[in-house]
Amino acid sequence: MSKKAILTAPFVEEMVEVTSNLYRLGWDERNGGNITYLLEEKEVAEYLDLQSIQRTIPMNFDGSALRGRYFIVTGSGKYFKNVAKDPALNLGIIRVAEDGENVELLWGYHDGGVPTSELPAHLMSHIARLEVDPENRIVMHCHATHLLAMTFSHELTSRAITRTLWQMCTECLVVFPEGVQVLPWLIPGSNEIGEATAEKMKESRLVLWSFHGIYGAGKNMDEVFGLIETAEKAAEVYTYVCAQGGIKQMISDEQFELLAQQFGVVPNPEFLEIGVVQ
Ligand code: 2HA
Ligand code: ZN
Repeated sequence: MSKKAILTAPFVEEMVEVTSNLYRLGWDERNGGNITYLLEEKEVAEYLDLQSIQRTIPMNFDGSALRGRYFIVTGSGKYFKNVAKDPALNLGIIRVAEDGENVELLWGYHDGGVPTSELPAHLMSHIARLEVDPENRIVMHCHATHLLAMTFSHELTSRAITRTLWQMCTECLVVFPEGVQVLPWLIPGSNEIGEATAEKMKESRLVLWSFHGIYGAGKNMDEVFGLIETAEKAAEVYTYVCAQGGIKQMISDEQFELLAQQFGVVPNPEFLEIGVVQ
């Protein structure tokens, strides 16, 4: 059976669109940011010969929980700015090998490149998210400016940062009722930051890396991009509020509870005590 042209695949088009948007928003300067998108074997098979392995690339962690799974992944050292003009250079489609220690490159990275240096954090996060949400498909990392800035100026706990973000835009509690989990500074690209991120991903689709950026996860590109842009917008509003002289009034916990009831969401009980409103 003849294969369709890979550049017309919806998942390639989505990667091109989202990397362009993230660049345009200023959240992925230079080679900042990375995305992994879990694909179905049958959707990849419409475009690529699954037996035709271009290269085998080692990973330094145990990915056996994902053996045989397919991902489209941004390339290590590649710039989001450039993805649209050359997807086959800046993106790759990989399959986790049977041994769980290597990935098999089926397409892309045509200059000899390799997947993002943050592959451990991404694949460990996929494993963690799939345990709590079998429909999870995307993990996205970027250097969202105002969220990153808040890790310098704000009390650095998951509870305090979540509550401030919720307070800055009414929609936030509805969009991410589980809150944002905050990690201390850790070495990027390491298995340690991967394990810590994945652990937090069991509790939340948003994990903030101190002095670095944000991780988002979810079922599709709109959900994950929407999560990050909503949290980032709240962080931007917080920045303006501070610049305008600070908070003088805000949404109360009682109002949050009414909001949660109205939209049928359950806020993280560690960040908002419910049962206040009768
Ligand atoms: O890939 O963003 O965290 C560049 C980064 C590393
Ligand atoms: Zn980064």
